[in-house]
Amino acid sequence: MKFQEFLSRTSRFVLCLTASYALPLYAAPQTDTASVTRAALDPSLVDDRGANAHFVEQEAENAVTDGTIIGPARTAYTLPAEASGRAAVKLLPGQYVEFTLPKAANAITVRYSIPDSPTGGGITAPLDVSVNGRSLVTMTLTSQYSWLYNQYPFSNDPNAGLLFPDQYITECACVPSATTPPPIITKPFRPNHFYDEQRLLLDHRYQPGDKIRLTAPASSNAAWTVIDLLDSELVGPPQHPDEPAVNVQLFGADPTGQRDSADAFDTAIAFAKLRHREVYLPPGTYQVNRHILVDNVTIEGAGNWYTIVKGHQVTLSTPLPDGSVHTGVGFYGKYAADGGSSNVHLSGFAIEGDVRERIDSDQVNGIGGALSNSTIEGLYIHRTKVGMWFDGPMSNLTVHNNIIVDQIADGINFHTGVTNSAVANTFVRNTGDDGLAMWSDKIEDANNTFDHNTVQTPVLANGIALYGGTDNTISNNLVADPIREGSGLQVGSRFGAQPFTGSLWITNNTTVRSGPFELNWNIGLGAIWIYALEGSINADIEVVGNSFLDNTYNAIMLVSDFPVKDLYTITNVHFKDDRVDGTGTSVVSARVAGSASFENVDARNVGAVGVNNCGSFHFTPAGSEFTLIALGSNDGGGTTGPWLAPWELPNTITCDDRPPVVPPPPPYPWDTSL
Ligand SMILES: [Ca+2]
Repeated sequence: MKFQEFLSRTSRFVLCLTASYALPLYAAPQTDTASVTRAALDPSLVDDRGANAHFVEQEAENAVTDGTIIGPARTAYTLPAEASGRAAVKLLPGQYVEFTLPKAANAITVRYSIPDSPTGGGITAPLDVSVNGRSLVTMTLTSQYSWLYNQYPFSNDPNAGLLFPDQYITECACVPSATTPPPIITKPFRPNHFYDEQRLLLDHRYQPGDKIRLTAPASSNAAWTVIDLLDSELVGPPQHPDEPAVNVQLFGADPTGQRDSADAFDTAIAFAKLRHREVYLPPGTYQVNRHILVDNVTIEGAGNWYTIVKGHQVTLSTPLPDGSVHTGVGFYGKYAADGGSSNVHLSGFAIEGDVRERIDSDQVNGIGGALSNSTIEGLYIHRTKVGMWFDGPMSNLTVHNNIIVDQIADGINFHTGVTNSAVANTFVRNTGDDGLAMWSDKIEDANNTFDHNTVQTPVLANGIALYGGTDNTISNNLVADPIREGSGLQVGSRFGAQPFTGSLWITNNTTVRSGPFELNWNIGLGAIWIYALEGSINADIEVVGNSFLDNTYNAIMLVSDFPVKDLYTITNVHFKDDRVDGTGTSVVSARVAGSASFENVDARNVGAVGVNNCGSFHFTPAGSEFTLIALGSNDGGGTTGPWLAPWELPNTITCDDRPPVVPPPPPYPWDTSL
């Protein structure tokens, strides 16, 4: 729902089509030593930012291989762009990539891509795993959950014609059905969502220095196998509840996954509530093909590597009152209209969904409904539509220590009146929409915090997005590799959201390889993107202590949309103690009327003029309609001199839609003496 409007929107900022954009090679040298990164960066560059995950990440492009490194490149709809670090390794049948374990491990996660079937729907293909030259197991990779095409909300058919020929598309800068002769559309049109990941418990604990080799067998049916990265970790033994608990197996739940266990879950939950005990899900795979309704109950698994709740997507004979035409595995609180749920505590299990298409009216999310006074901890949520989509009003929810990967839409969304709630230490990768979002639809989200989370490679939209709200905080997060129609951090008056009021704190976050190319506008975004589309933004916005690293275009963008440029302004935004290391173009791009203040915002390796100031495009002798308030100690710059030079102040017009892009060097430690 959210992007339909955006995709159909044309921008008159843009006068012409430009070629796609790729960065030149900055690949790390191949090495046979352990090479641990976080979001493809040296971990020292992101110290104390992001989720403190149990695993260590190693990029395939830094490992030993006889395959071919693809990328780095950032052009949407390409395999490198959606890879972590914008690079991966492509294996032909018979080729391998080998990782040297940096720490003891008994479990791995492989992020990969294999081709789709010619008519869509995916294939499966083998991947041999060996350790120290000894063959261990053959994984079965799949592309059934990857490969989407075409216009929003996408298709699984690579051969489909335009889903909406009456909508503007940037590829022809035209409305195809209103264009004579009609433009020729390349098929498959807009392929995306290429990657998937799988976890594997190894047969025993391996030591640092042991070599994990992933080989595409010579006989593989997949023409190629792309490996993006390997995560490895030491998984502890299965967990048992601290107190006597109600075991779902005693109520008929089948840990082999053969029989449907949904009714057994319901019976166990009812019994546990009667006895005031918690529900225990012992190790096993439980088949659940619908929602499990939860209210005033604690459900604990043995750990998300051991307890897996897995379901098929089910087509409903008649739509549900909530609009769903499908259902699937998920744990749902009661909807707010039905009173909502409270005192729900979910921990220590995986939810494996079966969602392969985007239908916005479907409730096929891992967690849903309204959950007040509740906690969600230690879940692994995979292949659902949205990992956790909350529909408030609701209050006092804590979400922490979770992993949410391979989603069709958002990772987590606080939708409609979610208050006094938090998402912390949660790892999100490969979402098909915003990684983490607060959407103040109809009712404000207020007093919430997203803290110490990692969000990587949202293939559409933003790493972290706020649409309206009051007194919310985005802090200590690590956001990497947004690809299209979004950026690292977005503050937007969009999607019918309530206005921003009170204060918004954006503190101590790190973004990397953000500020991508905006396909519809044909200009570069900023790593933080403040967007006044449906109303002015004048709440107190404090952007303090952030690091914006290796920005593809700008670090900071404040923008309206051309049709509303004389209606809405952005004011009261305060940047302080921020660091900008590397911009393809400017530090600040201002395309709106209003103002912002800057204090101790330091920059280096800036690719274009420090401030690209267009204001609201009237270009009068009075200067730009956007004013920069310099409060001192804004240092550093690039080839064009200091980024915030006196001549740019307070509102010199420097408007340039498409300055040449100067790819910056990789980020490196900041000289604190600057
Ligand atoms: Ca990679």
